[in-house]
Amino acid sequence: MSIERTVVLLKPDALQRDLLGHIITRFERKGLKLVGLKLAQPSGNVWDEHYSHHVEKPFYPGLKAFMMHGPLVAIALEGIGAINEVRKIVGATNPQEADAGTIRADFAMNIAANLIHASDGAETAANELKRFFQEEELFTYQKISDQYIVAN
Ligand code: 3AN
Repeated sequence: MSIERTVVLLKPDALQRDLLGHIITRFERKGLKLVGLKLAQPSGNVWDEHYSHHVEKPFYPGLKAFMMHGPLVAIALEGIGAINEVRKIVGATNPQEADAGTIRADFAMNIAANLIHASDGAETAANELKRFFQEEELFTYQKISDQYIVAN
């Protein structure tokens, strides 16, 4: 398993409900490294691209309006197998089906306001890093906990 970078979006409902700290803590506790973090309010064309696989779905107009309701927090996380590790911590898309202990199960009640987005694969993560961050907004630095890892 290699070191990966992945994107997490704390959707406008996470900010509105004052859950940012609770959510970020879970990634910090796990040992994921924050390499990017900012408030943003992307425009409609960004969402048409980001959710291109959903644009024809009946829920898309609501999803787009929801994502544009107010600022969100864009986060880039780094770690060994980070893409999958983050998806596990986030939980299933529908909070009613998410495993207890995941962010969506613990803090959300319905699929439309499910608090958080996380990249679902290597290609998506690469695209989303470009979509939501400028190069100079992403940081590379050493953490003491990284220094004793031996590749095997
Ligand atoms: P995930 O965010 O877990 O990768 P996707 O890509 O299937 O899930 O869905 C993207 C977003 O679309 C979800 N986070 C959710 O907010 C929204 N969504 C999916 N299905 C529905 C639905 N039936 N009604 C309302 N919103 C939905």
